[in-house]
Amino acid sequence: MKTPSIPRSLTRFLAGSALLAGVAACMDPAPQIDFPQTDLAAQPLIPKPVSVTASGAAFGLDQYTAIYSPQDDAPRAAVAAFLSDKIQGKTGLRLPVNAQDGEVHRAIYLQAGAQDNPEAYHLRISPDSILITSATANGAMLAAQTLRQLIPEQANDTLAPYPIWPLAGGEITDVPEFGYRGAMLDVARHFFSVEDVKKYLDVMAYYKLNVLHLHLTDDQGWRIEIKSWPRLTEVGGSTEVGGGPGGFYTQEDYKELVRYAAERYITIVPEVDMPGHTNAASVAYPVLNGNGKTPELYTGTRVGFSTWDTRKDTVYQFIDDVVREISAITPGPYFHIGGDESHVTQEDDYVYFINKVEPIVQKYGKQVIGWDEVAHADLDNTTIAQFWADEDNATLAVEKGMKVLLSPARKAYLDMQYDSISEYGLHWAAYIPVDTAYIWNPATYAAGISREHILGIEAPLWSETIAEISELEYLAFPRLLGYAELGWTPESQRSWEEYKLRLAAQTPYFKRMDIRYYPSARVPWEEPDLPEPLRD
Ligand code: TNX
Repeated sequence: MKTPSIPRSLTRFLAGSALLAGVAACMDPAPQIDFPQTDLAAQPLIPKPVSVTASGAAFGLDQYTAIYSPQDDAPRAAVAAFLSDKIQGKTGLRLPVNAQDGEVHRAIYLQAGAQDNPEAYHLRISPDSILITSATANGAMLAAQTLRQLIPEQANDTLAPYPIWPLAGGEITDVPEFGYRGAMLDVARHFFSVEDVKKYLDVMAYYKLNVLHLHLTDDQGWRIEIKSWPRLTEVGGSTEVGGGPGGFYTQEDYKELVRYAAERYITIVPEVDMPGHTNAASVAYPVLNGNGKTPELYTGTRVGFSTWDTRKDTVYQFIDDVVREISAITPGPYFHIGGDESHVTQEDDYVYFINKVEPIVQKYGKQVIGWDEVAHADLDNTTIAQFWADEDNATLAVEKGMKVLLSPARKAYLDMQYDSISEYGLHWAAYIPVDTAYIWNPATYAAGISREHILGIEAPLWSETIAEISELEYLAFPRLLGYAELGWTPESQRSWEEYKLRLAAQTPYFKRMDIRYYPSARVPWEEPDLPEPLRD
């Protein structure tokens, strides 16, 4: 074994730490390598960071690179392990985390800093080290996502006897515009498996989206196990649009999704849509039904025909059980109560119902989110209105002091067709080509809703017309990336002409992830040319 020596950057990082004494990493001086010029400011990052300063130098990622996190900082150590795994997926390199021996030439350090925003981070890429500074491990994870995007697709194998992935050098200072950057999946109209949802979470994390809203119940299906009301899934989960087999998440499945999301700093928001969109539940338990009929399982796509009996105590006991069970396995702060399109619920019954449900959700420690119609009820200003259709409803919410989540169907609905000949999707709100999805400003979209009233943005994907993950992907990609950038990057930094080039450069990632995307002619796609099918 060579004499142990430690890189100067590592010595600085570990200064004063007990760990230093134990580190026997052999630090051969990094060989002097003349990297070709690289420009950090020209890298196709999505979302675009707030500030990028290029140095022209490069960091050589290779088999002698290691990752270090502060001692006794388990959350940052987990981020370091995540980054190491993803680097292995892309390059095949296995970077040790907090290695105390072995040969190390260059290192990636995750360190604590003093940013105000928990998602802010600073990234400094120098020839001998990469320094990630953030107030929280969440910030470190977001920096790690940026770093993943900076790793070239191909190694350079002419610089040394082993492959090196040169990362463009310089500094990135970054912080999101909105704290809530969401996507929604409708797993009720068609059911999507845990594995499908995990794949969506992977891609969301890569583009810094941080909330996944799961639309768990609708007329066509109830998709989450409720132990005190088992027929909800036994009966209500047994089919889907088109008559397929449906399906549901056991509570263990749901917990696994929550865990997987949390590992990526993504919050899960569960939605139980009520009092409309409730046919599946009423088939399972006809006592809930408001129209006196015994309903049948429904596999069509009409909306607005179902309701619960808003004046029955049993209904609220039922809701209490459902909210209690789901809240107990949901660490995030929100519970979505739906509230949309209750066309067969009388207005006074609707208001009465929403007024009764809000405190039930609050009793279980959650903040209410509802589709914009809920603004008609007498709500707390802690409740959030999700603006999807009616600007008057959203404005009413603002007048009540509530925050608004922006999902205007004409701009942000992933289930709208790209154009009249693209596959899948609906077009009741609009056709939404890839550029239209990107060219709007959430902060000024609606006259009555100014920046301080906006919690963030969310892109819902309804699933009436999609049954397979590849169909889901065709609608979501590439538009979802545009919403990720709208949520993160300030409007002054956004330009479609420049964005579309960065978007075009995502094809190697899409290919590695086996993502089927809509190859819009408005984007000058780069054809990926990968040596072997490595997966991120
Ligand atoms: C409206 S958006 C709905 C959904 C449909 C969607 C289809 C909303 C709150 N309700 O029930 O799936 O349109 O685009």
